[in-house]
Amino acid sequence: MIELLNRAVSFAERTALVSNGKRYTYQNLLDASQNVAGNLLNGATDLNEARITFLVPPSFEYTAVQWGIWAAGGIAVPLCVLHPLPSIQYVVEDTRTNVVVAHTDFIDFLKPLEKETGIAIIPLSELLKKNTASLPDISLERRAMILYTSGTTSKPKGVVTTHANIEAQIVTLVSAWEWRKEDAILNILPLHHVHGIINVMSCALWSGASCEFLPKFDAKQVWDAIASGRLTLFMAVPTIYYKLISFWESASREARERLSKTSSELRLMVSGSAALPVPVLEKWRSITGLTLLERYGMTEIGMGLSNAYSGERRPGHVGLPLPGVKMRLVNSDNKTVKEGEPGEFQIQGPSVFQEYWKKPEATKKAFTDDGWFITGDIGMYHNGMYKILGRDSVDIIKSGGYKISALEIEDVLRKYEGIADCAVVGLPDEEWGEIIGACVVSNTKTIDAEAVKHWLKERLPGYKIPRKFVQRPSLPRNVLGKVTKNELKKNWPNDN
Ligand code: MLC
Ligand code: AMP
Repeated sequence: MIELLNRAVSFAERTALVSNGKRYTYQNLLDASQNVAGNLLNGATDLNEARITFLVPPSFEYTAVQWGIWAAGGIAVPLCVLHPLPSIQYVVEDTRTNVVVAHTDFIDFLKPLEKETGIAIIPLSELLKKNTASLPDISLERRAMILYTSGTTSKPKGVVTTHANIEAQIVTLVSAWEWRKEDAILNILPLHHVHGIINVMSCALWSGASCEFLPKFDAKQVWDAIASGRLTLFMAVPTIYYKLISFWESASREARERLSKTSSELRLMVSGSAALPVPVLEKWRSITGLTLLERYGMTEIGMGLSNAYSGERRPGHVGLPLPGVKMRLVNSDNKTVKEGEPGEFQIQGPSVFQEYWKKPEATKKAFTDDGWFITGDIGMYHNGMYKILGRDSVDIIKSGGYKISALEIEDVLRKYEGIADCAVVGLPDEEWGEIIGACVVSNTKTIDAEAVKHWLKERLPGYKIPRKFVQRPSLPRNVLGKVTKNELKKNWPNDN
């Protein structure tokens, strides 16, 4: 039996999840995932790594489907509830799945996909019907999950992790941050990325703790949950802390005092997925009395570096390798750099993913000949701690904690009538980390930014839509004809 599920047996009567105002025990979760597994198997003995995509909002049912897929021997592929149909279709086709498990709210939305691709939509309710079929034994080396992440190619790549990888990603955090069964956490993050899936939900369930879902981030509801005193932990991206600070600042004096007092009682608050600006850390400390623990991670590796749970949390730094993680910083000749010199992070360890789905060339390129994963992140080791300095590619944007490929947006924008050429960049922004800017060139007309945004909404998820537009007669290029994006960023008009 998969260890996460095996451990759940010993927590049977404890609360595992709080979802849509209802409490569910570990036994409820085990029972529901047994039903999902049995119904997915539908008479077969093992799904044998069939990819099962599922479009289910963060909820008890989401977790039951994920566990059910695992228990039946399938690969879980969570789809994003915020994605428009073309983004869903891309994942469905790339994984070569023939089923999508859909929550009732999404069945009509998916109908055109069923028509076009012949894929079967399985209503969630069908999978939850009682089924006591016996389930296969799943070895740790088998593939368990595919998460889609953007990179330096236009289209997102499927990051494949095995059960062993997932277990390692969980265990290292449970140990470093001292998760315990008395813990209670609120999940406000999307469940198609590691931050929500592993750091929040799976660590809680591994530990016998409880995880409460808020289907979508809402500053007031998060503060209410914190003020209720029922949480011990909270984890989020820097943009969320920024938004929580804005909410606190706009509250009355009495409300501010109450929120500050109750938040100081949490045992740990963590920030990650993007650089935590030092002013945000400091403001949060002044509001709550807590120093945010900043850590560094990536879809391909789970978490790699972390500030200390007990010990120093240095602002602007990401700490040291987590248990089981080997990290090095190298120069362009792949030689380890000295303390104080910038280098690229490379990582080894049991949490590192197995492969990019059906992309052997990309997988090969992602590792050095001696087996280190090349992260693309630049950092430095100084005075006993690591610091992130940036990325090696200007084409990767981090906005609101989401990783976004500039090339993917450019490819879509070029299909807009009247746009002859374009360049997409990440512009520094206090709230979002980076905000997406698009520079467009048209030989025929003035491009209406609002009309472009509206058109993009049907083709890209909201967080990939540029917020700033400029139109130029041509794009700045170097002698080799490559667009000089750093120059474009530097010269971006201040009033835009
Ligand atoms: C939304 N808006 C943006 C935006 N996203 N504006 C600029 N840039 C963006 N990226 C705008 C919308 O258009 C809208 O404006 C308003 O903000 C509210 O939109 P929303 O969709 O309701 O946003 P909100 O729910 O507030 O989303 C913010 C967020 C979300 C921070 C909660 O972005 C989020 O969940 N981020 C987390 C992503 C994540 O989990 N990353 C982890 C990846 S794993 P208007 O004008 O239309 O109202 C990873 C590894 C690791 O990175 O280390 O963890
Ligand atoms: P993703 O591909 O969505 O998993 O995003 C991973 C990327 O997020 C990493 O490669 C980093 O660039 C970035 N990231 C994660 N945590 C941090 C952090 N604490 N500081 C700076 N960047 C981070």
